[in-house]
Amino acid sequence: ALDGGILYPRESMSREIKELNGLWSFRADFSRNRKLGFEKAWFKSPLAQTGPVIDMPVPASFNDITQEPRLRDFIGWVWYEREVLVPPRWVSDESLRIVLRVGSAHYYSVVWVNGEMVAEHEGGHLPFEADVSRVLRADPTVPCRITVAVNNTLTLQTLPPGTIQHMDDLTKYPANYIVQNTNFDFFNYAGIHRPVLLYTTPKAYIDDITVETSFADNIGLINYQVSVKGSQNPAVKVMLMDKDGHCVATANGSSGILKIVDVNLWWPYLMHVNPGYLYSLEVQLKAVNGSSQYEDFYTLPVGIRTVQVTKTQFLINNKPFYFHGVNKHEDSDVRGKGLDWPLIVKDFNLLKWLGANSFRTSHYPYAEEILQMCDRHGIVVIDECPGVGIKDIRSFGNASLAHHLVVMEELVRRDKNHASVVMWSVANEPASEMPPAGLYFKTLITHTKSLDSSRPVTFITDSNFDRDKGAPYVDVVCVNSYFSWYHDPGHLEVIPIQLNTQFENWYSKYQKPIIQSEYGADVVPGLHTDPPMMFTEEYQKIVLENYHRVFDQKRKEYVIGELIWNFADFMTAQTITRVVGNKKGIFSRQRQPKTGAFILRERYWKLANETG
Ligand code: GCB
Repeated sequence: ALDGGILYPRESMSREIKELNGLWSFRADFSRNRKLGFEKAWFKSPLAQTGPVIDMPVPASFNDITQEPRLRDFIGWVWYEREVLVPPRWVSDESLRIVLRVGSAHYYSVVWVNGEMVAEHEGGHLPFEADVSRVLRADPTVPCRITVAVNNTLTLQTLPPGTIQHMDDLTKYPANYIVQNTNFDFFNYAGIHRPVLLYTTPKAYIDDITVETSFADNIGLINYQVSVKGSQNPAVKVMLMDKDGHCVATANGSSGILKIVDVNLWWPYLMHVNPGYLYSLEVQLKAVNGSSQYEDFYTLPVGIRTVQVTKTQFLINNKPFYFHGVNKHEDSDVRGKGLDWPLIVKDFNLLKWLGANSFRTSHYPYAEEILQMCDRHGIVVIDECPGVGIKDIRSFGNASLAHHLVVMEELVRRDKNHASVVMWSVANEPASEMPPAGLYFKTLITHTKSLDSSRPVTFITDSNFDRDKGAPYVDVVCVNSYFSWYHDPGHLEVIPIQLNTQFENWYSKYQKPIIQSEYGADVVPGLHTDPPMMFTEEYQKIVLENYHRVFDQKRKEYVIGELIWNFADFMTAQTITRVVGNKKGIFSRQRQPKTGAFILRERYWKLANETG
């Protein structure tokens, strides 16, 4: 169990925010052991005093910002720093808490304020924060200096896992040559990827809110729970406002049930004329501690909907839901994995243009800002943790499992209140046929269900149906396959037979609904041949069409979704199978459509009309 909540920072009558995005000072520690920064305590004084610094934008990956290959491929600690003027009011008002929050930094972070360590966090895709009130008040005359050291090294115990290889043969490699190996197919972008900010709350404050929703006939139900910190005798009041600002339900107490008459349910995009309906849950806290009085306000958007899985269907609000969507990445030119609003909005416009109703956050948790967009637009999400590339038997060990459980706790804690999130994915393509995989996935999935009993749990498999040891524990079977690509390359005609067999094997063994969670083919945009050859637009087109014909038979039985690999081209490590990255996008990395995008667009709109 984690200590406390991690509510998304929002301004209110009692809360203020100061964003720290923009230019930070930056230095990568190129010293031999990569530890010079710690040995020389670079956090103790302004970074520019201990060596050269460069400008680094936050949020962004650092890798593609300069022309330096050695920074692009850097392994180890990088140092970020900036000074901020904290509003003097915040510092002088002792009734306030001042919190420093990092949306995410990949992979391991240590944070100092004015030379004092305030936070440490493992994991590259989830937020962390620290109460910095005391440090900031220690000497209000000095400007606040924030230092963040980030290490991108991946080991067998990290998530995702990786290994560091020391290339000691001096006849082949320069001295001290190390290589980061990974078992996943995307570039290990690193740095401060999401917004950094300071925010305030009163000393007695709303620490966490949990909602679970349901409905019966026209009555919507919100089961809410508010946890408060800094007060023994909190008085909590909640008010639910509809979209027009009318109060539709109220309650007193830190937990309870709200009843909403003539409820507007949260519906997926294209399933309803008014998808993504959100109420606002206004939470109000009043607390008295001795002679001090505190008031805190926090507003949580809430969509009311239910999710349920049967042997053959995925039900949202008791109606069959068919996933016609995509797998994505957080990835773009220059920014790498850094949060970028123009890109986010463009991607949502492309999703809607496509008629996509869903995506999977392959292969790690995406920014909260993206999930908020999904809530508002009715885009359904399979929320995946960074459990990708678990291939080495040592990554099934106890230390790895323990960390994996913590990551699921952090993920559920962050994303539990999103209506758009309908299922958790605990891993992508692990070596689930290995002996320890059975107990590993049983433990992991059971734990996830204990954290959130309202959502189904899955992981994504590419194992053989007969040897996979994790599938007994999932609610929905998610299968990736690349017929006529990784298997039988060039042989488009094998797809119908092999895909049919795939579905029948999995269904007859488990009697659980199936999602085709990946399929696709690389296309170098603009490459054409007829008859089709691999890497051309024509080849991707036929792969898609052949898969679709089988989906159309099986979706009448138990196939409940199809997610193309991938929404857009994305960067990978350099290998002989990747031409400047993975080219299985139906859009290029610059978000221009390939032929496949038009095929999917026609199909998804048709599916929306038939199934929605
Ligand atoms: C997969 C992986 C995905 C890869 C994709 C590919 O099975 O899940 O991360 O990018 O195949 O293109 O090889």
